[in-house]
Amino acid sequence: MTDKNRFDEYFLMQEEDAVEYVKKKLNFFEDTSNLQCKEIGDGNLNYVFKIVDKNTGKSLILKHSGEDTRAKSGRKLNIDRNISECKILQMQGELCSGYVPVIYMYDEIMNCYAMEDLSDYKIMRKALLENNIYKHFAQNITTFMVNTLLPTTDIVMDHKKKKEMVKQFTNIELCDISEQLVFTEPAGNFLGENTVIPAMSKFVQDNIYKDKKLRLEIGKLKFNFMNNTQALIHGDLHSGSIFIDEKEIKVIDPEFAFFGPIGYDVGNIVANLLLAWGHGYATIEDSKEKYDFLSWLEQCVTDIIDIFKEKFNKKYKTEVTDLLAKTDGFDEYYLDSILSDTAGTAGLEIIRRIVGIAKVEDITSIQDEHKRAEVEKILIRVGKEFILNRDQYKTGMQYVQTLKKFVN
Ligand code: SR1
Ligand code: MG
Repeated sequence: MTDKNRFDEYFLMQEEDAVEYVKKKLNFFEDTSNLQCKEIGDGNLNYVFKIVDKNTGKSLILKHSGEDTRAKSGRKLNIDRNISECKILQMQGELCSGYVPVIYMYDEIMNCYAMEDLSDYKIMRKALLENNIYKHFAQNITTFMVNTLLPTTDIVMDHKKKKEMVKQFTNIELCDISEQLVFTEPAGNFLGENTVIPAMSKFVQDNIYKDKKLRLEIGKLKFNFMNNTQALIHGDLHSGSIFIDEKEIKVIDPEFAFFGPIGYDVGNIVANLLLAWGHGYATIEDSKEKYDFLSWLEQCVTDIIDIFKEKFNKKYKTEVTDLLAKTDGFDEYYLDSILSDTAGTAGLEIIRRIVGIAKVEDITSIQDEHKRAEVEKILIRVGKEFILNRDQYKTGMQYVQTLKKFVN
């Protein structure tokens, strides 16, 4: 193939190709004589190239999808998922300006898109592992969720347009991953691929895999996830999908997005803060630092639920268009179902990140196995309570009360 049409047909790009691509396809860099590229992706699915002009420091990110997962799981994925992700980021940028990266261009052939480089921010999971406190987080994440989720429901959006969007953003493969990794496998370890540390083996058998009541409730949550096309959700809103600094957040990676239950996003946020709590609980030695970090996380979980409700109710009043959804009491009925899904999802996400195949560093980086087992037991008990009693979780404080119930 000649150089001229190198990018006219999809291939999996390497660092040198990404530089070449940017030179040929983008007018972003004034001077392309000293571009440097590094592949910095640390997720499970995509390739993320950071390209810097070494003369000026100007930079961008080029995100590119391959046909296989990076972990060579054998799972084939549609390479055009990147383009859906990019369109969703653009839409979220319109609904909640400044809360997602700026998109410079996308390419439906090479299945890549170029966006703002967020290297001045930190990935929130990493920042939480350093015990950093972000007092603005509850306000910012609730703004993002309410502003991007409520407008894509059909109590706000035109019903027909929403159904078209459901078609457009049906995400068969990535939803299949979530259905297996978040719901089915954590409930029963049917494929035998889940792993836990030896000290947790019996506990997990007895408290998760043998618990048929829990399995029933996880089953109900799974089919709600699959059939409740409530809003265009992010679908993987954990602390690794958020860039953060002292003032702002930027939400990234909506590749798991689809029309699903709003509480799935809210619950993911809550769960990942509690996983960070687990890391702090097990690893921070200085008592003041430990108290400050854990208290902030507890307050943050409380605030996220309460502020989400407040902002949701406010926006509901001004934006809902459906005539029946304006009936007195419908708002409460609607929010109640979101809160139940939130608690259920928080429980699921906590449990699957401990027993499932997609674990999180918050837990795996705890070196002391005794402490790790202690914290895993606390979190699994908390997660089960959230799932089994999800209809009762109406305020933020209740989440922290449950956590405290299981800490000695
Ligand atoms: C094969 S993908 C594994 C996990 O990584 C993503 O971030 C999702 O959370 C998924 O479950
Ligand atoms: Mg991701």
